[in-house]
Amino acid sequence: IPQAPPEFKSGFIGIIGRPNVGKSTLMNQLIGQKIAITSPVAQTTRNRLRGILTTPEAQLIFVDTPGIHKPHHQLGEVLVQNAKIAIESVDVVLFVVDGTAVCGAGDHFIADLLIRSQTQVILGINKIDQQPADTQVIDESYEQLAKSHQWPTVKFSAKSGAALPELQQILIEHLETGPLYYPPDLVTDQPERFIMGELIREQILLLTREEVPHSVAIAIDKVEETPTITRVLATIHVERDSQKGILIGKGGSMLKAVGSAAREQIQKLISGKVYLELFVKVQPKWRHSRVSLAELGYRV
Ligand code: GDP
Ligand code: K
Ligand code: MG
Repeated sequence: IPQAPPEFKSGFIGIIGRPNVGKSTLMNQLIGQKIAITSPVAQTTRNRLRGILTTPEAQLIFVDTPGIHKPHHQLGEVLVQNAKIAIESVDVVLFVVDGTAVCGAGDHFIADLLIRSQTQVILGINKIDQQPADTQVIDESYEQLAKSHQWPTVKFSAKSGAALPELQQILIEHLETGPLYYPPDLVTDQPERFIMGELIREQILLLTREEVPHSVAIAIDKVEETPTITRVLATIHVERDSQKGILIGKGGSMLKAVGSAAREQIQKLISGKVYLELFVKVQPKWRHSRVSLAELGYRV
C-alpha cells in the first residue's frame, strides 16, 4: 500500500438505519460498483460489508450493515448485535433515514442506540427523488431529531445520485488525517467469491416467494478460471423440501431464471464470461444453529 500524502484523510464510516432505507444502494453508488446486493425485501444485507472509496484527498471506508430492528430469532439477534458493534467500531456514523416518510419509532430506536455511543453521527435523508410534493411535515420530523442531538444533516438520493458529491464532502470533513488502509484501487474487503454468493442470493430475493428468501444460504463450491470462461459451482442451502421445490420450480424454471440473472450479474462483477451451475440442498433449521451460521460464513 502506497504512503498517503501529509494532509490525507481516512476513516471508517458506518452506514446505519432501518431496513430498506437504501443503505446498500448508497454504498454501491458512492464507491461506483455493485458489491452490496439490494432489494425491496428487508434483511437483504446479512453481513457487515466494507466498500472503499479512494479520492486524491481521502479514503472513505464504508461499513454497510443489516438494518436494525427488533430481533425475532437467532439470526435476527446476531444482526442487531453486529450493528451495535459496527456503531462502536467506526469513526463516523451515517444514519440513513427514508425521506419519503416521517421519522418513526424505528428511527427513534436507532437514535437511542446512537446517542449511547460516543461516535460522531451525520443524518442522511435518502430517497429525495421520491418525496411527496409537500415535504414540510417529513422535513420537520427529521429536523427535530437532528437539532436535539446537533447532527449535521444531508438530503440526497442514493438511486439518482443527487447531492451525493455534497454528502461525500461532508463525510470527508468529519474524518481525521490518516493513512491509506487499503490499496487505492480496491473497492471492497470481501473476496470475489463472497460477492458471487450474494449476487445469487439477490436473484432469489427478487424472484421467489416470501418464505424462501430468508431461509437461503449460498456456498460457492468451486471457481474455475479458463482462458475463455469462468466456471462457478454453487450450492443453495434451504431449510425445507417445500422451499427446495419452489426454488427449483416447474421443470426447473425458477432455478434457471435465478441462474441466468445471477450469471449476468457475476459477469459484470468479474468483467468476463461466466458459466454458472447451481445446486439446491436441504439443510434443516440452519438459521437457528450457531454452528451452521459460522460454517456458512456469517459472523456469530
Ligand atoms: P437497505 O435495506 O437499507 O440496504 O436498502 P436497499 O439499498 O436494499 O434499498 C431498498 C429499496 O429502496 C430498494 O428497492 C432500492 O432500490 C430503494 N432505494 C434505495 N435508495 C433509493 C433512492 O434514493 N430513491 C428511491 N426512490 N429508492 C431507493
Ligand atoms: K433491502
Ligand atoms: Mg442493505
